Amino acid sequence: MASRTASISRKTAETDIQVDINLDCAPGSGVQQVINVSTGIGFLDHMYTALAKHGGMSLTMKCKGDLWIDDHHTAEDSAIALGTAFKEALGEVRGIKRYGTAFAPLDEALSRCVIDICSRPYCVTELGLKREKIGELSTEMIPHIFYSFAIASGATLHVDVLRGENDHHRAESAFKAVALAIRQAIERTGGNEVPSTKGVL
Ligand SMILES: [Mn+2]
Repeated sequence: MASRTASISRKTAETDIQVDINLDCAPGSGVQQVINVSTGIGFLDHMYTALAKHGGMSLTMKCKGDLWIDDHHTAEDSAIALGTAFKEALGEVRGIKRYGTAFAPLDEALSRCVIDICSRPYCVTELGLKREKIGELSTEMIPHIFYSFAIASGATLHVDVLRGENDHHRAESAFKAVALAIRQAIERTGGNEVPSTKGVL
């Protein structure tokens, strides 16, 4: 089977990002899962690490962004780079399940993600985050990260935090739900068919 990997470099006046991704590193795959994320924003590293871990991916991400301004460009551009790498690694949408649905709890928090890897980018989030920031990440950037990932990857993504009191828990359960949904959607069917009545995605 062809390996589903990609290496992306994305450089602008605001950020300089390198992403290396391998989509086939889930436990049991026989491939060592390696995750090393460094964006300069600790909580963002924590979220991308959780996304890769539970998504069954290896992920190396180095992002040098203009954090002296704020966290916006780093958070947004890293999500674009991740989505671009994900799309490239996946290649043509064939021989995969395409749809993924997952719930992830974290203590009192519970999130749901439904994804469709369909080349029709769309993103709807209801996260209900109350704090201004979690660590050095602005909570307003979390829906922006999901949106940016969806647009860059060509996925339709719905993420809802269904309950939870603690914003760290709410955010982390959301990323884990996304991870689990992705893992399901990119699972190989064993065939090579295009999972669409259109014949192309
Ligand atoms: Mn923006």
